[in-house]
Amino acid sequence: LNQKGCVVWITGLSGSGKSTLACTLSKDLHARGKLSYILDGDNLRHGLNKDLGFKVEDRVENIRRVGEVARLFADAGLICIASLISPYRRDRDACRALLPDFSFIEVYLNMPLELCEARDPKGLYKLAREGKIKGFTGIDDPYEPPLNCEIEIRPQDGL
Ligand code: GGZ
Repeated sequence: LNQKGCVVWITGLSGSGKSTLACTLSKDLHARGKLSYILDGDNLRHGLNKDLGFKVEDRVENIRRVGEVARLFADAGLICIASLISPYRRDRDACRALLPDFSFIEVYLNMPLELCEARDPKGLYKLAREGKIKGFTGIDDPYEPPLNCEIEIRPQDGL
């Protein structure tokens, strides 16, 4: 395998387009002969992380586990694309600290809440507004944007 492993960590609100970006990136890498693997927060919550909910300590553990798994994939030489809300800065920084310098690429999908909420692909924002989901990121739960990410994508960038 003629490639060096790394982690591309995509963070942003629900509905900001993380999974879509992960998929596009993975296909693009494949077309260039690069091996990648996607770790998607929503998917992993059906398996590895099915014991976790959305309380602070659960989100912290969710990010910690995915960070460790991402490190393993990178060690194996793959480009690991992690797409999770990962709302807390210190948790993302802890994942970064697991990897060698320049091997953790943090991508911030900086989509305004209004845009994510207008898309609402799964109707979760509506439920959160109605109080039927408590502690929904961006509504009544925090999101801390990165201060020093490698890549920031805004809506006008055409995603
Ligand atoms: C945020 C929630 C919540 C709450 C369910 N807050 O857009 P989705 O639906 O498909 O992706 C979201 C997913 C978030 O999982 P993560 O593992 O990425 O979150 S974190 O990094 O914060 O641990 C959303 C759905 O789960 N979802 N309840 N309360 N998102």
